[in-house]
Amino acid sequence: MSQRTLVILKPDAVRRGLVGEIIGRIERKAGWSVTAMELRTLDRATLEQHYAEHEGRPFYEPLMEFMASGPSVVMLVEGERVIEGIRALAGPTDPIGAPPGSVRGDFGTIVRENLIHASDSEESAERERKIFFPSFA
Ligand code: RTP
Ligand code: MG
Repeated sequence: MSQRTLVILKPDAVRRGLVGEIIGRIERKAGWSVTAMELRTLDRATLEQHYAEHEGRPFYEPLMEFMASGPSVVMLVEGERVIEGIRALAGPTDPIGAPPGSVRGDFGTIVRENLIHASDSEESAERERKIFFPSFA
């Protein structure tokens, strides 16, 4: 089942020079491909839409500040079961509990600065695609 998902390599991944490493892991998965990609500093309005589900939570404001702190790489990735697949490749939200071999498990220590976002369902993928790549219908 081919799917499309929205991936963000967060500002910590860009600052630490891990973009090539993470994209390499995505590209090496059989049949997956990056179909749109841009280096972009995310503004407040975009982040409010993207993280609307977290508004009011204690981590919301620090998360917004972090996500606007420098350029991110935003991408659309297509391929077989890519929604579940990139969530697995990323690992669980808290990098300390994430298994070695996952992006967060290999490179992260801080919950907020966990390197990568990937859509968590088909509905989220479509919602997020409209926010970041409205012209890629
Ligand atoms: P994402 O949405 O970024 O793909 O990550 P996720 O589903 O694994 O995690 P989610 O619960 O949706 O949280 C979104 C992002 O907020 C930051 N966060 N900080 N307690 C905290 O300080 C905390 N909890 C979450 C992380 O950057 C997380 O990825
Ligand atoms: Mg999430």
